[in-house]
Amino acid sequence: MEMNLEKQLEKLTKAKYGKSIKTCTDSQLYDCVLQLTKEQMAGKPAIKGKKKVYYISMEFLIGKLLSNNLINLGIYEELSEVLKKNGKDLSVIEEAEPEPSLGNGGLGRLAACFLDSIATLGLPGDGIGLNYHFGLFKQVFQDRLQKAEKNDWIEKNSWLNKTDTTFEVCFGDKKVTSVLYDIDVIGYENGRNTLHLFDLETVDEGLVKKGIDFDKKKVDKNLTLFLYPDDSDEAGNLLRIYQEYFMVSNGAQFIIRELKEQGRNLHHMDKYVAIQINDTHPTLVIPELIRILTWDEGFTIEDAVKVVSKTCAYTNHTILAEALETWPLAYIEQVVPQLVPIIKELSARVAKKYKNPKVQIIDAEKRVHMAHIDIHYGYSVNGVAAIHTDILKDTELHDFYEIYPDKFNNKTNGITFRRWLLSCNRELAALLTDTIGDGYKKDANELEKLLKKADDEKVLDAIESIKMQKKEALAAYIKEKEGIELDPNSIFDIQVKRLHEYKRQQMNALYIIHKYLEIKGGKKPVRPITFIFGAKAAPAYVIARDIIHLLLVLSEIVNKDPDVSPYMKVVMVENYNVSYAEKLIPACDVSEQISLASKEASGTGNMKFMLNGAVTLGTSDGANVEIHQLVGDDNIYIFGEKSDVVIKHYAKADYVSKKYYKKSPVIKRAVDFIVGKQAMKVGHKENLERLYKELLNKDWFMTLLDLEDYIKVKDQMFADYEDREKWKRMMLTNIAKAGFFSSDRTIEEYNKDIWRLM
Ligand code: 26Q
Repeated sequence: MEMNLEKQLEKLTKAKYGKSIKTCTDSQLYDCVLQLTKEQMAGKPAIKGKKKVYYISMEFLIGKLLSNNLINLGIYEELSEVLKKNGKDLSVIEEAEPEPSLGNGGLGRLAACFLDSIATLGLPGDGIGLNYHFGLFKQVFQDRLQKAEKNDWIEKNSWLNKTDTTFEVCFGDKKVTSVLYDIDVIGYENGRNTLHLFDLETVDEGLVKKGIDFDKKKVDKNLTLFLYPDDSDEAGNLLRIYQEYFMVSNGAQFIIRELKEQGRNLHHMDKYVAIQINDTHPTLVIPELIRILTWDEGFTIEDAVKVVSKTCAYTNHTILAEALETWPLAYIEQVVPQLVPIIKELSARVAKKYKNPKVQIIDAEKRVHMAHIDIHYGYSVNGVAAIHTDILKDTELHDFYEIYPDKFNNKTNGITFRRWLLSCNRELAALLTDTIGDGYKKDANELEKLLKKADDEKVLDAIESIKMQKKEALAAYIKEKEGIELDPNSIFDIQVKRLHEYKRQQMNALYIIHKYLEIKGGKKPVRPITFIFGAKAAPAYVIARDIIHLLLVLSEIVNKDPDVSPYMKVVMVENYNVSYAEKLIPACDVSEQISLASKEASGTGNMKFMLNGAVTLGTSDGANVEIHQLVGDDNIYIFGEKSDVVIKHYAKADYVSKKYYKKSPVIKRAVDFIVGKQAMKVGHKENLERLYKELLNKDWFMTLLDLEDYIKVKDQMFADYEDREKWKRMMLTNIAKAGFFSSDRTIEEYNKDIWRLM
């Protein structure tokens, strides 16, 4: 018989702190609950099977794990009751958990959602990545500018379990030793898989001085200190190659060791293993596996290439040409000379077969195209939303598609409903269970049962009142964290995601300026609007930081203007991360998904918002297109030019932003405001002028192209918000149709089409 939870916990608090549950501090209790949860997780059976997938990724943006693990173990309610009985609150205790920010954004969060779904479906699948000591930098605002600080998350007790697995990894100039840390991954009411995070044995946190600066030369001490920010300027960084090779060499050694332990014949590796390569960052796993098989396992190069090509599959997450990884061969020569002959051989085989310069691995400038290695020497290439895969096939990777039409496939992204509904919106989950039963927890498509209640006033009102409750909770949190008072009766319009020009936060800013000037001119909105932003900019991405500056300037101007602030507020939250997202998303009315059509591969925030009853204001881009198809014209607000028009503008190089500026007085007035007296008084001349010039003379992501349509459709949306009956039905429809975006569905498709695990 198992001891009951209360006794177990009390035993832990006594042993660790000599205290009862009642007398422990919240952080002491967190520590004990952590241990209790880990023990329960360790007791779950490992998921086993003939074939296993290794999801290899430079990022696993797992976020806090306590709530999710408790939910998946099925003991959230019970533990919550135990704590309540003892005068404690689980949600308060959770605040003591540091957030592991081991990812930049979408790609890393997707990897974390996938691990949850793989285990939930009972599929054998492990993650392989790096144990960064400092996750993505912590963002602080100073003088209305972003400053980056180090972001540590590893405490004495954490989710990490140190193992005794170590490997040697050789670089051109040194040899290092790795240590493996494991994090258990528990499926929802299912067994256990593992996230394997490799660390450097000799890593030295003392190397980090002020901010995020550290000694770049001591690779044997700094290799796993930091996660690199997603930024094309960083792409030339040698240290990044060291990290990538360190990860894949450990991963390859680990996989081969597991195969040998199981007595498998490596010549049939593809029958036991699938390796999913998360964007190009882990691409070197391909030559590394070939190297190990030929050097250590007696394979001919022929055989090694053949079996590795049947084992590795590649996911593309971007169509931004500037973001595709290419490394000078000389860099690879310096960091991992042992891979150079293999890469040259792989390249020569391609060159012999195909003359087209666009499909070569090593180009005329002696740069290595990582994606090209993946496509030639992997068995599957997938995009992450229907429109994205189509663009890859038709344009970006067209020449490859002609060679390998059968390799290309689409896997529209998804999100885990455990975190993005059951955990972050327990109130909505409870209402759904009351209304349609709890089958939706295992089969997300059952959410469609909600459509039958589209005219049920009681259900509609309950959805509305939960939204209000979540808005109140967010307002209280923002008051405490940002010191800004929000009106929960206002419309909460939210754009949270990495800061990038293609995502067009600047277009939202121009709308805000437009609204501000309208209100100044006496045209007041029927209901106040709250504009909320959250975004980190890569520290080297100058224009992105300028856009953050503009948002902070606007926040200051608008919120402090007594004529305007009763009608609108602007908030830029500090250090947007997974934990903040879990508070923002349930409280959202209007979900801003306004990227330039063709540029956002999928987006996953769009799915999280929809699931929580927000209505999307978006372009025909990424997964917005599929959301649109699912909910229909009446339950979404779509604006802007379509991707084919945008792609033509790029092809012809005929977009001239000044034309739009000159033609429209509304656009001109909004853009000019950026360098007007008021903004200059609050902000910095340098940042504002640079941004202004960028918008007028370049505007690479065509902000002004869509601005007028954006204003028109957004105003219509705000007007429709006043038709409460209509709006509530839109909320309901969005929730009901979100089932498709469960990552359980995505993983089922990966398994059926790519991994074939069972
Ligand atoms: C590359 C080289 C050097 C340093 C950093 C990087 C780097 C790191 C992270 C490049 C890109 C990333 C992250 C990309 C990313 O998050 N892409 C997003 O992936 C999501 C999941 O598929 C999609 O939903 C988004 O549309 C896509 O932007």
